[in-house]
Amino acid sequence: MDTTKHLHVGRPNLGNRERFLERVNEILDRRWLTNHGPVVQEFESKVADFLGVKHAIAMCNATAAIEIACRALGLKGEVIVPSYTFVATPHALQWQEITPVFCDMDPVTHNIDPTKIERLITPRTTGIIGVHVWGRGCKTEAIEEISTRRNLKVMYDASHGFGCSKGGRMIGTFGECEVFSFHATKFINCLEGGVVTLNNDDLAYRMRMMTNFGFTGYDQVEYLGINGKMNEISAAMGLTNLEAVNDIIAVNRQNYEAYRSGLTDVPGISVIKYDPAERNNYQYVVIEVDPERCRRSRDDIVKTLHAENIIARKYFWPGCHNMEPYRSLQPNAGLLLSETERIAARVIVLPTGQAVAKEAVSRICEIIRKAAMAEHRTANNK
Ligand code: T4K
Repeated sequence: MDTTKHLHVGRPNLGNRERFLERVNEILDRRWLTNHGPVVQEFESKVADFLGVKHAIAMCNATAAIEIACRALGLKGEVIVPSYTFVATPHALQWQEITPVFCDMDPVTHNIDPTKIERLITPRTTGIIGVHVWGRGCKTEAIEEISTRRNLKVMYDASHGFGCSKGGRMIGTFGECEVFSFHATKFINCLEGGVVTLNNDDLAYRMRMMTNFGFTGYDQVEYLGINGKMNEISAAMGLTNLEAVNDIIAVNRQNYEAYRSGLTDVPGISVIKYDPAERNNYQYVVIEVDPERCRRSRDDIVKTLHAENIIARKYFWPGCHNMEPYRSLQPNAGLLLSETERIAARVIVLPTGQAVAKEAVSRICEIIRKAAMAEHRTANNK
């Protein structure tokens, strides 16, 4: 696929190119490329300041960061997670032989439904991982009320939530810790990267050691560790993009509003909403196709978009419980995941970000409008 001809979901947002290259030159001149160098340290302190947390620990990606955070928290046995998430969330658990127990979603917020958590708790349950899907905060109060009462650890996969708030409080400040992704496709990117944020000094110390093989000094290892470190070039990218945070939000918001007005009166198509009372990064433009009201199916609309070189995505279809190894290990999980299955079959994520101009948004809306309003052609009525 010649990617330059396509409008993709996930095209990276980029800060000032000259500033990035300048930073790269400084890194090369310094000959300090990784292992908690000065640029990583600066990136960590800028992220911590931005969110108002004590510790921000930079790592190589969010998947490794979730694994390290789970280890540091002592999670084992079973951990409750939503099925409606990127497969990295349950994989980070399963990779450590912790069973992800899938919880259904709230169809309005697309996040884990706290009213369905308690029935999944068993004597083996040690924790809950909420995911702030699309950057819309989980019902943190309800989750934390359950976890306190049932003595469970709570952490959040905040991969989508950088720059967003819940109840006026920044995402990144909830639970025992939160994990952000700074992958190329994310609101702010480090090429590849992840950051764990938290306020607990002991836990932060443990995570730092675990990220660097468990070293506590030259020749001294105190923990089982792994190589989860972020490198200097990734941090340079992160710092540069962080400087553009307001510009990126402005572009994302403009595109989001343009999609909303471009799709307002298309029957059976709705654009998910962001609460204007919160801080939002508007990184995801997500539509739902209602099969009762729309003349064409979600999959038909996606096919039409792809045929026009618009690479829209069906995140997070078909739900993690329908992917391996979970489909084989937990063949009945779907019985308790009716909302997840219903919503995952309706969602389309549309291209946005700096690489998508306003005119492109109008064109995409027109294609969706025409596709959604056209009669479905069958073999008999061609
Ligand atoms: N938790 C959640 C809730 C997540 O959403 C993610 C990541 C994670 C955990 C794990 O975080 P990391 O360990 O990755 O830090 C993509 C991303 O690779 C993945 O990071 C992201 N979620 C997920 C939602 O999207 P795929 O499998 O869809 O990747 P792919 O290769 O199809 O690329 C996505 C789109 O982005 C394509 O349309 C092409 C475009 N793209 C991608 C790259 C890398 C570009 O235009 N330029 C690029 O450089 O997972």
